[in-house]
Amino acid sequence: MDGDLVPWDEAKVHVLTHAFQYGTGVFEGIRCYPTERGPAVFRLEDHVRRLYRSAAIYRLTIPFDPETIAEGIRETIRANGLSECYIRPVAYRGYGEMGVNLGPEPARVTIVAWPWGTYLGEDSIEAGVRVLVSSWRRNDANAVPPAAKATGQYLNSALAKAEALEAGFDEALLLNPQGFVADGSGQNVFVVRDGTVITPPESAGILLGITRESVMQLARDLGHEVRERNLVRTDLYTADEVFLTGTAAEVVPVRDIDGRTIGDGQRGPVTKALQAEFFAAARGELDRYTAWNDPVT
Ligand code: PPE
Repeated sequence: MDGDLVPWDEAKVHVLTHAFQYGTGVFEGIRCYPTERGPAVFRLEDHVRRLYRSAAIYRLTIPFDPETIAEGIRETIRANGLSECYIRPVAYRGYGEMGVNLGPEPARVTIVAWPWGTYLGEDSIEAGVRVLVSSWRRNDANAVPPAAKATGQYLNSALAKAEALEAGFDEALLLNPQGFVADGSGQNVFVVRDGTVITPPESAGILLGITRESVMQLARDLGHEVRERNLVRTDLYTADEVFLTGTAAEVVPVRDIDGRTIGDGQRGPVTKALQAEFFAAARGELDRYTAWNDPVT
């Protein structure tokens, strides 16, 4: 917390913390995987860069340089003796001035690391998940910009996720205010059609996922055409394959959307190949992508 290692039970903030009252924090979700060279953080530099971009959107000054944040992340993993974990850095407006403003006070910064298993259930990676297109729309880019990974905007995701779970689904997809597919409550979405891999563009109001970007590169390297274009919900229903990507969720097949079976209801071959590439790259097993592995020791 703010540069010091603090025991788990003492990692506390005041109830008048600005970010608690108004949602004015920005964060990252990062994973560390075991590799031959020891634990390695997946695309650490890219996550740290996105944290600063999110901070800039909310006029939040992080009082450390990016390499200090990166080293703080490695240090938190080492101090906890973790080889495989999820890391949550948060930069937020702290205790001080109350009232709705984005003042000049520097951000408080906390980094937490803990083991976090399969996000969408143990069998989600192979069997896939059932998804509901939510009745809630993704927050508009000119209201609460989805390009920033800010704590407060997850109210929008939480409404959608809760609706999906309540209705017996595993996950929610949100359409943007124009009606095009944006992303999941915490994942980007891809469809596969005749071997082409398609995902919504940045202008659809998505978070530019680092897993998304990785999977786009892996797909190109496997010889697939990759396109960023707007999708409507029927593009989802009629796709050969649909899958979700995210740091927490990793790469997850979708077997059903709104009660329509996707493909034959089994994990599709393109999804399966991309999962294999992704997990191998994250574990440092593919020479071509070892620049993505940032060793902790
Ligand atoms: N869209 C949203 C809305 C999102 O929250 C995430 C990550 C992504 C796309 C994928 O981005 P990336 O992780 O860089 O590939 N969601 C994070 C938070 C999940 C949570 O429940 O907390 C995550 O996956 O870490």
